[in-house]
Amino acid sequence: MPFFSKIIKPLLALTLAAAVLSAQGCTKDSKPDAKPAEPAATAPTAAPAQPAAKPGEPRTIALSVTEKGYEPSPITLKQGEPVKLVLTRTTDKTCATEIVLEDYNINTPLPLNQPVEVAFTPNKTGQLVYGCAMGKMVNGVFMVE
Ligand SMILES: [Cu+2]
Repeated sequence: MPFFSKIIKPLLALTLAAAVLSAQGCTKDSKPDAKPAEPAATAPTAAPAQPAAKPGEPRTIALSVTEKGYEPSPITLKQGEPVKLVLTRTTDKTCATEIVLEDYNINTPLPLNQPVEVAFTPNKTGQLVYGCAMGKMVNGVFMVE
């Protein structure tokens, strides 16, 4: 029916515009997160601004890259427990301008003074050495148990 589509199409456009506007509004005014932490499976009506939620929050670990290298180190991790590293390189006097962890396909640049998130889940126990791109001359250690 052409009559309906003439009305409905503009309505849809308005609705979409409103949704986009309100989504932007959400990111700006940092109102307290009222949402219950739900183990989001595939939520069909996920907010477009947010990446897919994970089942359970990963453990967040802050790491610095200083003149001494990656700090702190060693760090104990648990096999199967997702972790989110937040790495901040705070010096230019290092060649560790990235983090390399081949076993988990990680090779991530670390710009100066910018926190960079790297997520992975250790899937085997033992010592896990990460480091700079030059054969891990500068390195750090995860102990996975
Ligand atoms: Cu190096």
